[in-house]
Amino acid sequence: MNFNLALPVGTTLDRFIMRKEKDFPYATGELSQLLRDIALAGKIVNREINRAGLLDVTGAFGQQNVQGEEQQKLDVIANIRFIRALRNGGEVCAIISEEEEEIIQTGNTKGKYIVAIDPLDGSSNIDVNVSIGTIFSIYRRKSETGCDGTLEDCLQNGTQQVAAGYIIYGSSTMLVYTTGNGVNGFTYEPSLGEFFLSHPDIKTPATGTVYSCNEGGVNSFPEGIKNYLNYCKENGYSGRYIGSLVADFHRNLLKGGIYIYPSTAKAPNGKLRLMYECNALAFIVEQAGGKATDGNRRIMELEPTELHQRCPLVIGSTEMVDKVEAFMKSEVAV
Ligand code: P6P
Repeated sequence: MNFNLALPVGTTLDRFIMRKEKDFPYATGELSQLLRDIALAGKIVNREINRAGLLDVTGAFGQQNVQGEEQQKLDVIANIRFIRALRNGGEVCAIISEEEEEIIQTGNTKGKYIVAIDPLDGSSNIDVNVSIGTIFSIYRRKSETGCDGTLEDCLQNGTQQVAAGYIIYGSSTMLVYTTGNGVNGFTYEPSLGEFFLSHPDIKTPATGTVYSCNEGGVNSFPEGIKNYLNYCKENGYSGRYIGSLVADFHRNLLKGGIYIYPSTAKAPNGKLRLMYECNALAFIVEQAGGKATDGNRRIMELEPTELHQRCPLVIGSTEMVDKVEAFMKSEVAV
C-alpha cells in the first residue's frame, strides 16, 4: 500500500512536525520542540503587532541597535519574546540576534542548537501597516554540551543549517520553514491559536517577471547589476519593492521573481546580514528550487567571520539569478 507522504492541507503544525520528524537525521524530538518554541513566540509577536496601533508600541524605542539602526518598540518586544521562548524551551544553548551585539547565552548548556534570528525585519514599516517578518536559522552546536555556546558554534556557514524559516505578519500570518526536506507553509488561525498547513511542498517558479530592488542607490551599483536592471526594463518586467525583505521574498517565492540588494556606496558589503537574514532565505529558496548568491558566490557557502556581517543578496527564481550572474561576469570580463 502506498502511503501518500504529502500531508493534507489543514494539518496542524504540531502534527506535521511529529509526522515529519522521522525525515530528520537527528530525530530526537529536540528540533521539533525548538520549532514549536519559535512558532509559539511568533503567535505572541503576531498578537502584539496586530494590536500595535492600539497600544503604545509603535514608533521608535529611542535607542539604536548594533547596526546603528533606530530600534522600533516592536523590535525590542519581538527580540525579548523570541529570546525568552528559546531560553525557556531548553533546546538552544546560544542565540545571535540582530538586536544584540554579543552572543546571547541562554544558560541551557545542554542545549544542542544555535539560533540566528532577525526578530522583526522591516520594522520601520510597522507604523504604516506594511507586512513585516521574523527570519531564523537553526544550527547544531559544534562544541560539546555542558558549556556555553561558542563563537565557532555561531559562525557556521549556511550549508550547516539544520532548519530555517520565516514568519510573515501580513494580510495573514504565515510560518514558512524547511529542515532540508522541502519547504512548507502554515497559515495562522488566530481564533484557534494554531498554524495549519496551507502551502505544502512549495516550489518556486524557475523564472519570473518581477524584480525587487531599491534603485535609489543605482548610481553606485556594480555595472553588472545596473545592466541587469536595464535588461528587466527592456523586457517589460514589473518592479515590486515593499521595503520589507520577508514580504518581497515571500511574494517572489510563490509567484517567481528576484530580490536584489547589491553593494552600494552607503553599504559597500550590501545591507542585509548573512547570519540571520541571507542564509535562512537562501536555504529556503534552494529547497524550493530557487537560487541565492551575492552576485557571484552561493550565499550558503560564504564563510562568516563576524556575527553581524553583511553581504550583497541576489535571491529568487534560478533563471533570473543566473541572468544576474551572467551580467556580473560580463562586467568582470570588460
Ligand atoms: P532600503 C529592512 O530594514 C530591510 O532590512 C529589509 O527588510 C528591506 O528589504 C531592506 O532593509 C530595505 O532597505 O535601503 O531599501 O530601505
